[in-house]
Amino acid sequence: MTVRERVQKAGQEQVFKFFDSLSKAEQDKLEADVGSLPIEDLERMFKASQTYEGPDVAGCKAVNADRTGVASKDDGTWFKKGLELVSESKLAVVLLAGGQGTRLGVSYPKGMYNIGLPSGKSLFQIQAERLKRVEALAGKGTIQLYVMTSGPTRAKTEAFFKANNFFGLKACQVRFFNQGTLPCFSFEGKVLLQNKSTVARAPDGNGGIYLGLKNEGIIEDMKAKGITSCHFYCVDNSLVKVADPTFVGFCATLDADCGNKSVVKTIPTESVGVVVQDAQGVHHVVEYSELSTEMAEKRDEDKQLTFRAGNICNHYFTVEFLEKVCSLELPYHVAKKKIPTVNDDGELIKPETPNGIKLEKFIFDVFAFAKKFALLEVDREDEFSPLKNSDKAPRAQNMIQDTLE
Ligand code: UD2
Repeated sequence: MTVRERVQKAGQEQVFKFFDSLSKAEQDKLEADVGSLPIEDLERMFKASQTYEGPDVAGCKAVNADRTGVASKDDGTWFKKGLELVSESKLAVVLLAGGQGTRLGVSYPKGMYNIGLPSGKSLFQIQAERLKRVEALAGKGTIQLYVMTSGPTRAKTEAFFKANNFFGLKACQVRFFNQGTLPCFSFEGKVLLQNKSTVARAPDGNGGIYLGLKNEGIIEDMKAKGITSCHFYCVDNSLVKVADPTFVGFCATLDADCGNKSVVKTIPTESVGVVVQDAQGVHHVVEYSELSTEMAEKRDEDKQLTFRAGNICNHYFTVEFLEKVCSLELPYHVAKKKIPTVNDDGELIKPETPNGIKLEKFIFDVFAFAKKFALLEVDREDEFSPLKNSDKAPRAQNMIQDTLE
């Protein structure tokens, strides 16, 4: 069957609406673009996103510090265990840097952002230096850094690291890899066009990391290097403890295959997911965008929020666990967005209100597959200060304009 026939059968023939008005080169490009979509699966994916309800919160319990670990209670055992992993080169760091920084209002990857320190350092520099510091504390061993980028952030991120000599890390210590994309849909489930000859696509959410790890050979690379555990974190937390020995040591000591850091959530509307345990004892994160007001506002007798284990996008996984989950199909979460597309006359439009949906996978949706889940509560003041929105967007540090533009 040709691509056009497959698309017709799948009820997505609108993607070829302008086909006859295109040049031969554009027609070939569009056919290849559409052909790379999971055509026969589109309807199922869209429907799955519409019917996804999240974890069964009815029987959910809160998971708070009393039943988990608290970083400040470490008597040095966890920290020592973490450094031991580093000294044996068994720990890798995986940096999530595929987000586009739209909310921050910058046109370059968030990690290049100068957070206003006197030193003028970017987030990437601060984080690379923290990684080196942990290596120095361990005395020996290398921490491999894997940086996940997306189509829109890859070239600039890689160029920035290179132009800054990898911030003191060895070039062979840093590897970039891409997450995938998913097509954007209209509210009726039709794939949208970005222009007459290109499908509208968006990065597949930070849960796209698992397919990225698999498809780009990262898991194989980790295994070849003898890496057994990974610390994953999100780029926009300016206080992140990269390769945190206490956290990885805590998870390793408990023999957990999956671990999460949390801070105590004190305001019901804070934009962090919360860790819960369902009636079967399985752990999940309910994302802030999907948390009901009732759950968000529920309080214990002592007035603390009941669901207060705030997710800060800071995770631990064993490589064995990653290998197990990287082939699973994770749920698709729906984000209603203003998606640039073409109107019936083929003219480009930039909608002022949401006109379609992007499907997003969430990194924490693999928690449900953990054999042993560990949760470590840390102090917000020490470890969590995310950069999400900004009134002004200063220039990225050492931005290498000529190579990037
Ligand atoms: C994330 C968490 C939320 C809370 C909050 C804390 C998820 C799904 N939600 O929400 O529970 O912990 O952070 O700040 O993790 N990213 C990619 N590719 C993508 C999208 C995002 O790599 O397609 C990265 C992004 O670069 C960032 C991280 O994932 O490092 C978090 O993404 P976000 O800022 O969009 O997530 P947010 O703040 O809505």
